[in-house]
Amino acid sequence: MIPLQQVWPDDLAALYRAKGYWRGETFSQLLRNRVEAQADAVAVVGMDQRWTYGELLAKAETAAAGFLALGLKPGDRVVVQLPNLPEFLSVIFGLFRAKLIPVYALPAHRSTEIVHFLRRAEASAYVVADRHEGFDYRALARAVQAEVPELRHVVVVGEAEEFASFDAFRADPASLPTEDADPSDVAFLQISGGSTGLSKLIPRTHDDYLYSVRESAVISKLSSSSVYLTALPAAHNFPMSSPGYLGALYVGATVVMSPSPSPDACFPLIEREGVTITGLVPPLALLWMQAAPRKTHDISSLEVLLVGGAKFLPEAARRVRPELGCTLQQVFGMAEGLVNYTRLDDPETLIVETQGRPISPDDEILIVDDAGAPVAEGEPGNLLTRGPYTIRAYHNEPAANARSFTDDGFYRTGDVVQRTPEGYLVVMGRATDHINRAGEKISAEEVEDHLLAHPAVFDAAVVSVPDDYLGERICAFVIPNGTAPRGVELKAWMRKRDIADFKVPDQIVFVEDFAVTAVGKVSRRELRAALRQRILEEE
Ligand code: J2J
Repeated sequence: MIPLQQVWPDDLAALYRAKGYWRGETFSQLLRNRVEAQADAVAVVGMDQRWTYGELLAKAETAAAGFLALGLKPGDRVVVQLPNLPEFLSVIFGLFRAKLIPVYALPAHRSTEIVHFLRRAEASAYVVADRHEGFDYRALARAVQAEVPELRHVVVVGEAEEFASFDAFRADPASLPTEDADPSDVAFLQISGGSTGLSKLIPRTHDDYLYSVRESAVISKLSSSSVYLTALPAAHNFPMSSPGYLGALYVGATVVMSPSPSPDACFPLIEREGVTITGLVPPLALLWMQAAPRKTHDISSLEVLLVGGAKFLPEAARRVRPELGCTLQQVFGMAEGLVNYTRLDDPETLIVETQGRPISPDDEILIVDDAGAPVAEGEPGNLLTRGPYTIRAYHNEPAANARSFTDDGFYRTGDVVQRTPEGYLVVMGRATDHINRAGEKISAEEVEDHLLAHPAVFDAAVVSVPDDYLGERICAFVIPNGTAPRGVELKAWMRKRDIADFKVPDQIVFVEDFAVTAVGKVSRRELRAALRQRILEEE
């Protein structure tokens, strides 16, 4: 197995420790500390479950012992694909306790993506729920297991059928090793948005991630009386850590898991549980504002709404306070590290018009032109960053690492930003060819590769198009090979390729050629830019 690591230069690691950013804490310790302080406080609430901190720890320990009893060994990687159930937390804290490494997949992922994650992570186990939103994950597990024989264990939360049943884990936690993980070790693998090709794996350490979680909790003013609603899929970095359910657990607050982010699912939970804070992507924030006037539930307990994952336009941002009655906190973050927040007591103009400023005084921000030279203060440029919780490398991706990081360790975010005189960042656009569809990042190249596999497709170029609701939608330009198939057929065919549904193009435009007349060879990027321009002009 290729070892997991995340290495900072010695001098910076020493600085981050000396400044108290890296405190030598682990995820297991986080939960133990909370239990020592407040075992009987409510930690997690589901549709019909309610667990105290003491119960969450007990369940995590049973889970840890159960995973090890299957034959898994510390350091083994486990792909976790669960909806927002309380068990999401007992599974991951169980894995942390057993020093197993979760790899976070989204419920929307299908066999193409899961097989990729399993192989890249060299995972030996896969945890799924039985069913969610009408989809049977056991069938997916069967398909995946047929393709990846190295996958030795499938564990199911719910009706397990022929697989190992999580609910029936009975091993004695007394058998668990007492030694905790090394805080500088990789704790889990997060999934990148994937600007080129397939998603990459992001190794995050206990030390670096817990720093961002702890500070985020401070910045969002979480306390033990806060109630955090997990509305977005729990595997996403945003609801996990900005400040997310981990930030909430860190300070002893209550976490409510909603199976769906829709107002219909969330508003009743907000009323029932007195939710004080949650996080949404912009299209959902719009949906919530639309639903608010005719709401049948009292959502007045909500104090803070975080919005991020994609640009929240000022016109929409301005409506949050009057229409939802809470403070907006914009968040511009990335699973690779850097997270920016507007502060709760910032002037309304900063809250509405910017995407915030970094968590840490030691987050280094460079804004450079395409040649790598710093732009004049206040001008837009490419955002590069490094710091105490930003990765230095993806897992086992030499080519991508060479592209994505500078020689002195700055991560090239791919985002184009501008800095205000107050030091706040405004996201202006991006330099990479991915589509940010309602906060899900989709690689144009990956979608093109799928389209090119169709016998009637001669060539395909995939671009993002502005969309009132989604922020951006996926538009595919396709040159047919002979008779063009119908758009709906091509979409249906894409769905059958077992990929996440959010990657299927929203719009397909058949063209005879790409009509790019520039002399010489045109790069894919230039081609996509020209086609995007064409569709913008037509609209
Ligand atoms: C514009 N673009 C944004 C914003 C992210 C908190 C919040 C979000 C993420 C996330 C996260 C944006 N305005 N407010 O991990 O902890 C785009 C940028 C960025 C990319 C990262 C968190 N907030 N983005 O979205 O890894 O392009 O993380 O580089 O999914 O989303 O995507 P992701």
